[in-house]
Amino acid sequence: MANPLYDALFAPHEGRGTPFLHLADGTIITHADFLEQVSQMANALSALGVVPGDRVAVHVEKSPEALALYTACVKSGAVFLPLNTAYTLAELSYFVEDSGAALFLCDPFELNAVTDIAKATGAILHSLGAKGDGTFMDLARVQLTHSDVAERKADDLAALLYTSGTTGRSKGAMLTQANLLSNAQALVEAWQFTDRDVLLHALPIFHTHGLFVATNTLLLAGGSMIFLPKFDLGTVLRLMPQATTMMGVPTFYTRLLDDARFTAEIARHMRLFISGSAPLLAETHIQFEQRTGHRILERYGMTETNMNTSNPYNGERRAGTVGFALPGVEVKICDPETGAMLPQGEIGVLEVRGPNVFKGYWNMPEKTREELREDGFFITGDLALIDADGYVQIVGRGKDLIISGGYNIYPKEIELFLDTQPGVRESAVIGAPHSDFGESVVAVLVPQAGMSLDLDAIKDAVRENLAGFKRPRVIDVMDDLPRNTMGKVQKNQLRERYAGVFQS
Ligand code: MCA
Ligand code: AMP
Repeated sequence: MANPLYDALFAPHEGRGTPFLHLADGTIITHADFLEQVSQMANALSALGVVPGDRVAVHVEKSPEALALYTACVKSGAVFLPLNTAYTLAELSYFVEDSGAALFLCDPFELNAVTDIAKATGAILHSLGAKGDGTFMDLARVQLTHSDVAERKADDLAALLYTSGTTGRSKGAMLTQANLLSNAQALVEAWQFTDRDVLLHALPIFHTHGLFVATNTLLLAGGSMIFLPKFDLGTVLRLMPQATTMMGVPTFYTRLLDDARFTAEIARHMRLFISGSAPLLAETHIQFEQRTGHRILERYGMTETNMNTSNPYNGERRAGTVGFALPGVEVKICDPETGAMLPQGEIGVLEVRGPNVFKGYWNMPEKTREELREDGFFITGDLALIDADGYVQIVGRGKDLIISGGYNIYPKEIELFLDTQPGVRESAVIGAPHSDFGESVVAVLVPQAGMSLDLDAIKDAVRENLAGFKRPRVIDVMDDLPRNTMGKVQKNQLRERYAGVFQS
């Protein structure tokens, strides 16, 4: 029976006593131990009636067990649907409902709170805790340590990852086995990963970066990971001398540089630092090289496409660029209006085609048609150019998007929420430069005529309904929003006005 992703990433490690995960307390989990737990979990999924193609929605803390659950889904043919741990209950219900998840796994502490969501959607509810606790783990522990590998075709779904949209409604990106496998293969080749690599893993595992880019690549190469619950500067500094590589968002790199303990000596054993998910400032690139002698390798990707381009492993890693198309991937720059390919050097919308490009949006055929062309090119919404040497530069975004510490925030979603607050006539949400997060959120509220706004009540409502990283750090009140003659809100004017609001 074939299951391309399991067969390539996991099956080769069955029974191997080689280290896979190094935990912060010194514990080592071998490939064999990990995969035995995976089998128990796969058997637990079957015991719960989960069949190939069923979605498994997962809102749990990062842990080896959470990673084993991803693997168990691959092995049993279920579609893994990871959810940001910062999501509030109000946000969670949409994903569980929209995906039609058969099983919803939450953290033990929120089991009672999410019961209504599970009931309303018909999902079976279980819990999985960061310490290997929870009802699902109780069930898994009594299962056999062998399980069958479900048959899957290359085009079958392996994961459903939700990405917010400019219309405010999140879209589920359908990622196939072939999408994930082809990208892992391209990255092992491009970044020269081998079984000698030890990756310092401090990213969350509910997004493409920490889950697929980091984990799948290391699994395919046969290396191991120092697997940390989150990016804690002290722990990262302590363990870096044992690693060979790190993947991070730009905030990881600026935080390291802000700490005098981060020296060339600590980074001596490293062969590669990779950055992505948000633009890395050229200044960070330069300072990093001055401090450590390493040139950070910047790459560019999206939830819908996995990784598209990368600076070269050998050759010049050019600051302010995201390098060249990965093996097997095509990129082109197109006119935003006509879709026609633009001459080299001109700025347009970046389009991408390749085995990495997703299958479409879950239950949204129209959205899929708008963004995924019939010839297979996906319209990223990122504005880019290709320079004379072929390096891709992301110069802006055609989509209204804020990236804060590597998390995408769609202003529309926050505006729609703010507009429902008592006394608010309308709102505008923008990103302003932030020294730690790259960008952070500013909201401008316009009161209804004659009303005054209760900002404390609005902040409380925001806290209850929106994940912490989406919360506006500044909320301001204006009589009117700046508009052009067509009546369109001039966000550029607002961005200029608030450009210094987070600069100390
Ligand atoms: C946490 N907080 C944030 C963020 N993270 N606020 C704004 N932006 C953020 N990114 C807030 C919390 O709500 C909380 O607020 C306070 O900061 C402390 O929370 P804590 O979790 O302790 O924060 P932290 O440890 O300092 O986290 C910052 C971080 C983290 C390490 C940068 O956000 C992170 O790991 N980011 C990586 C995101 C990522 O993996 N992106 C990849 C997406 P309060 O105190 O008010 O409650 S995949 C992708 O984009 C594509 C495919 C790609 O190309 O990779
Ligand atoms: P996501 O929706 O989380 O998949 O985020 C994808 C978006 O992150 C892309 O469309 C880009 O706007 C942005 N992005 C990812 N990597 C980079 C990078 N290296 N430089 C600039 N933007 C990036």
